[in-house]
Amino acid sequence: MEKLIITAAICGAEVTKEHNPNVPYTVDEIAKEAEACYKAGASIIHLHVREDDGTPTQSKERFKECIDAIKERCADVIIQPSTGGAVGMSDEERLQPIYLNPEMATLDCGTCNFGGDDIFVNTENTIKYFGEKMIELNIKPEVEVFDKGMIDSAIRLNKKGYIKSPMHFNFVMGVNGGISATPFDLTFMAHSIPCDSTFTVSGIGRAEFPMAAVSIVLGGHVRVGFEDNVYTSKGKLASSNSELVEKVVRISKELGREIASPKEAREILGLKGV
Ligand code: KMH
Ligand code: ZN
Repeated sequence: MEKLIITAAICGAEVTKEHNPNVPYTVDEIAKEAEACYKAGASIIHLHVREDDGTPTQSKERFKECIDAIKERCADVIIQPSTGGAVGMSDEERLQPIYLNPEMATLDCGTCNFGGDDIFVNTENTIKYFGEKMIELNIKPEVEVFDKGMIDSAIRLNKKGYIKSPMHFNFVMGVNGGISATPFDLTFMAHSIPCDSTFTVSGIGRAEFPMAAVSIVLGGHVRVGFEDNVYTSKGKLASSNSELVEKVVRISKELGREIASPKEAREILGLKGV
């Protein structure tokens, strides 16, 4: 089986220091968390950025500051900016980090209820526009799907030329409004993607580690981090994102699967390697 690619989603756009005081906001906090995750075994940092007070932003300048600070600490880690941003942001705002020429970026492939009145909007035209931009800039999309129908949309857009093959998916499982996080659902998702695709799994909240374990066994990859979950175990807040990465490393090694370095992750995903 291929080595395991671990992605660390270190701060997201919605989680706050009220949820866990260790959620990073400042450039320095973000860079330190990224480095600790890299040292623990993460080869990809899924990156959102914040103002110093925690307000989510898609500012190209702020992304550049954070990416530079991360690269100073761990030059070879793969940085994957979010183009999802935060609920309610415009398409142009969300696209800002792709103009920094990253190797990867997320491409959200459908609209999803996010609880309460929040809707994460991704119309077909938005997805096509983002997909075309990523092809133009030679950025590998991580196709984010919150439900099975979004896989089908991605496959349709792949056939029409808006997303290149082989596709790399992230199954986000357990969001209110998206697919639930059970082994059955994950197996169903994994069997619904084209044969040449790869996938990672983001289990939300208490589903983080159970979904990680199933993905490790299925040959998929794993994403963990405060964006998805702030606990290392029931009721115990994580002291750092790296604790979550360390736990996945332990589970994976126990199950006989080695951890991919950034170089190996680039080979598995076919990245341009900037
Ligand atoms: N914060 C969510 C609205 C992504 O990074 O592409 C969107 C999100 C997905 O986190
Ligand atoms: Zn994200």
